[in-house]
Amino acid sequence: MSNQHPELFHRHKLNPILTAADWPYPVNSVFNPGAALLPDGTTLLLCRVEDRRGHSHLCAARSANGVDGWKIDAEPTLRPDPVHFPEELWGIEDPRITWVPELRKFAVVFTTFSREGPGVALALTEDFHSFERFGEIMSPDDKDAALMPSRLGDYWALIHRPVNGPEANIWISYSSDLRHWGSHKIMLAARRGSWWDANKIGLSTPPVETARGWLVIYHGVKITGAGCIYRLGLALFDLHTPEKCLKRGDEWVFGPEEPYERQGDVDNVVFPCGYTVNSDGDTLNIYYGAADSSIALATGSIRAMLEWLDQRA
Ligand code: BMA
Repeated sequence: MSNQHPELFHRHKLNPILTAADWPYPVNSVFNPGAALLPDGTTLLLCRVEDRRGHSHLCAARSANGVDGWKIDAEPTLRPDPVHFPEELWGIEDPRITWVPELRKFAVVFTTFSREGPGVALALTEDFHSFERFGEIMSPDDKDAALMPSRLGDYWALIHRPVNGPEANIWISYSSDLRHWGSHKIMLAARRGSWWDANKIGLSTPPVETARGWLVIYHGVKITGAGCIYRLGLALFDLHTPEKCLKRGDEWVFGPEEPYERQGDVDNVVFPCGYTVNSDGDTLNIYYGAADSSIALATGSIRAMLEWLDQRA
């Protein structure tokens, strides 16, 4: 491995794999998808779709190989419902999906958007056709949240990103019933100054369980004179006490380089919300929004990411 710039994420040659032009109804943009592997091996992406008012909803796309041949729901799969959930007035965004074996359901955690700002909502589903909505579980300003797949002791754990003035750090909170959350703890803090992950960070995909701990891909937002740059970094957390950070890389591992990542509705953004793991147990397929305009795929090896953390953190 070169000391210079080891490539941990490999872009798919068919990128971007999904764009607004693929949609069965008129939309502005498709990006920031959550991902799940269904029991029959189908890859499901729950895509954030921005309509031509600027409001987002979620729409499922299914593919046998996770790369092409997508079958996209003819209508929005999960729409904002501001009558019952006023926090969804201006849309729902950026879903993270976790398979929860105890419930035999997928937990979809997404961002709500309204006058109050962004918040975090939860819905459970078995099939991505019908959803049991729990409503808002974290009040504004909060986003970039995912449920951990199983209880730690008696408690469910939610990773999320509240905003505190100029700071936005990654937190973890606990609940016995998925509705009432407490024992809030900081999990990873943004750095300061000129760092790539200064001031504002957030969880990207749900954490990846490994024998060595929870591998977390997170985004950092660097504010420059020309705008923000969204890049990705790696950290490892204790399996039993996930607020305990074991390793954190100093350098970003993936950032906007290709034209579809550099230019779009929001320039210079790579923003993954989901992954699937291949049957080898090692290859991650990371689905990410590119420049808030399209959906792209990068693959990486869990083992290589852990080795990188061993060498660099
Ligand atoms: C973040 C999120 C993402 C978006 C990104 C870049 O704050 O809201 O949905 O992709 O900004 O615009």
